Parts: sequence; structure tokens; C-alpha cells
Amino acid sequence: MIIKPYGDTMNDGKVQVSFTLPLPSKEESIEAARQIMYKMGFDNPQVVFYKELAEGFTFFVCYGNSTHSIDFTQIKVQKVESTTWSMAETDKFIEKNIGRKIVVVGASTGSDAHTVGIDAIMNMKGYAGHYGLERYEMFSAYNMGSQVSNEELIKRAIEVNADALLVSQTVTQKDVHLKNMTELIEMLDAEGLRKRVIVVCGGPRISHELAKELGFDAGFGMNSYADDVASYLAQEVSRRLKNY
Ligand code: B12
Repeated sequence: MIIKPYGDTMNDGKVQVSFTLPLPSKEESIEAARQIMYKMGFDNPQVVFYKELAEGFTFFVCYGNSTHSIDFTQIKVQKVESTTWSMAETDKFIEKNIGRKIVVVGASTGSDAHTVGIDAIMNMKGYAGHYGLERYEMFSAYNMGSQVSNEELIKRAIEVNADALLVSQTVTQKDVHLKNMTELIEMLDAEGLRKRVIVVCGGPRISHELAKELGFDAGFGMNSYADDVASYLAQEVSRRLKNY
């Protein structure tokens, strides 16, 4: 099944691309943007909007036709193996199969000050119509907020005898997330705790594949909600109890 982006008629390859060039807003800069689109592999490149953002920096919106296509049948993706249930279904499953609350400790770690992602997963109010873990009857959820060191996170996990750690990482500049996440796994290993807790990470640029590479049990990216992680945790805790 060969596919291409679609805009007007099927397989026309139409895409919209936006970028900023370190150039002032003038005719030569528009032509530079058009040529960059061409070099990126787009036919019929057009600049449809531009605006100088600051002196010497111009933002462009361009249209073009992609000359590339892919075979969709060849796509393989590593993904979290669990079924997403509603809050009520997950609570009921935990009550029946685990018989106690699942304890989770979450934080945005290292220097990362972004709290909205971890709050979306944990807060009572939830996010986009999905209640957070604090709302679940069968979860005890501890949200430590942002800029939490790996030491503090582990200390809290030990204090409350956590089943799972939830790590949020938003800033990926200079690969700072890789350093934070690798350090957490190394510290858990050193303390002999790694096998005792389920370690989950999430964030806009996190994938399950990356999470597994770094030694985490699961990774959740964009468009993931409390329902996804709650269902995964319920199923994983139950799986581990059965194999104990
Ligand atoms: C709000 C915001 C801020 C606020 C944060 C306030 C706060 N209390 O959180 C402030 C102004 C403080 C801020 C600061 C900075 N920010 Co900022 N910020 C944003 C912004 C606009 C929105 C982020 C957000 O709230 N998204 C909404 C939430 C709900 O989405 P989410 O985090 O992806 O979470 C979802 C999933 O990823 C997942 N998820 C997330 N965490 C977890 C955890 C688990 C366990 C699970 C299961 C799932 C999960 O579930 C959530 C719901 O679906 C983004 C740009 C953007 N539009 O995304 C930039 C952005 C994230 N920031 C960015 C940057 C660079 C910074 C600064 C470094 C800027 C600077 N030079 O000072 C600082 C860093 C400060 C620091 N020390 O961390 C960059 C990051 C680039 C990168 N790749 O690293 C972005 C992308 C902006 C950009 N385009 O450049 N920022």
C-alpha cells in the first residue's frame, strides 16, 4: 500500500511546511525559502505567507508537492502492549485482580520545569476530558511537581512503597532528557530497586521505543492520557503478580 500526503486530490503529495530563516523580510529571502523547499524534495514550491519575526529573522509558510512516498505495509512500530479502558473499568479490574490500590509517584525530573504534562496524567481534574490518576479509586497518586531530582523521586517512592514511577520529560534540548532518564535507571539499579518498580516515562518527544532503549518499562508520547497509563499499570501489575 503505497501512500503520499494528500491535500486536494488523492496522492497529490500536497504538504504545508513552516520554518524560519536568518534573513530579513525581502524578495531574495522569499526566493531562498522557495529554493530550500525545492532542495527538501518538494515540487512546485510556493511561499504562501511570510513575516519578519525579529530583525533579520523571517518566518515562512510554504506549500509544495512531496515527490516521495512510502509502503505502509512495511511500517513496524514498538508500542505499549495493553488495552486502554475507561476509569471505571480500570478501577474494577484492579479491585478484582489486585485487591489493593496501585501506588504511583510522578514528577517532571531534573531541570525540567514543565508541569502541564504530568498534571494532565495525575491531576484530579484531568486533561481534555480524561480524569487524572488522583481521581481513580484504586490509585494512590503522588504528584511531586517539577524540577524534582532523581534522588528525591526515589526517596519518595521508597517512603510510599510505590508500584510505579511516572517521569515526565518535556525539554529535549541538548539531549538533557536522555541524561536524566539514564541516570534514574542507573540509580534504581544501584539501589537494587529496578525490578521492584514499574518505570514509565512520558512527554511530547518520548516514544515507547526510546523508553525501552533507556531501560524503562514503557513510554507514552503525545495524545496519551491517564486512561492509557492507568490501564497499562493495572495490566502490568496484575501480570507481575501472576508471574511472581
Ligand atoms: C507552557 C510551556 C512552558 C512553561 C511551562 C509552565 C509549566 N508550569 O509547565 C514555561 C514558560 C515555564 C516554559 C519554559 C521553558 N520552555 Co517551554 N513550553 C511550553 C509550551 C508552550 C507548552 C507545553 C505544555 O504545557 N503542553 C501541554 C501538555 C499537556 O502536553 P505534554 O507536555 O506533551 O503532555 C502530554 C503528553 O506528552 C503526555 N505526557 C507528558 N508527560 C507525561 C508523563 C507520563 C508518565 C505519561 C504517561 C505521559 C506524559 O501526556 C500529556 C497529555 O497528553 C511548549 C510548546 C508547545 N506548544 O508544546 C514549550 C516548550 C516545551 N518549551 C520549550 C523550551 C525550550 C523551554 C525553555 C528551555 C525556554 C527557555 N529558553 O527558557 C524553558 C525551560 C524551563 C525549564 N527549566 O524546563 C521547548 C522545548 C524544545 C525541546 N525540544 O527541548 C518547547 C517545545 C517550545 C519550543 N517550540 O521551543 N515552557
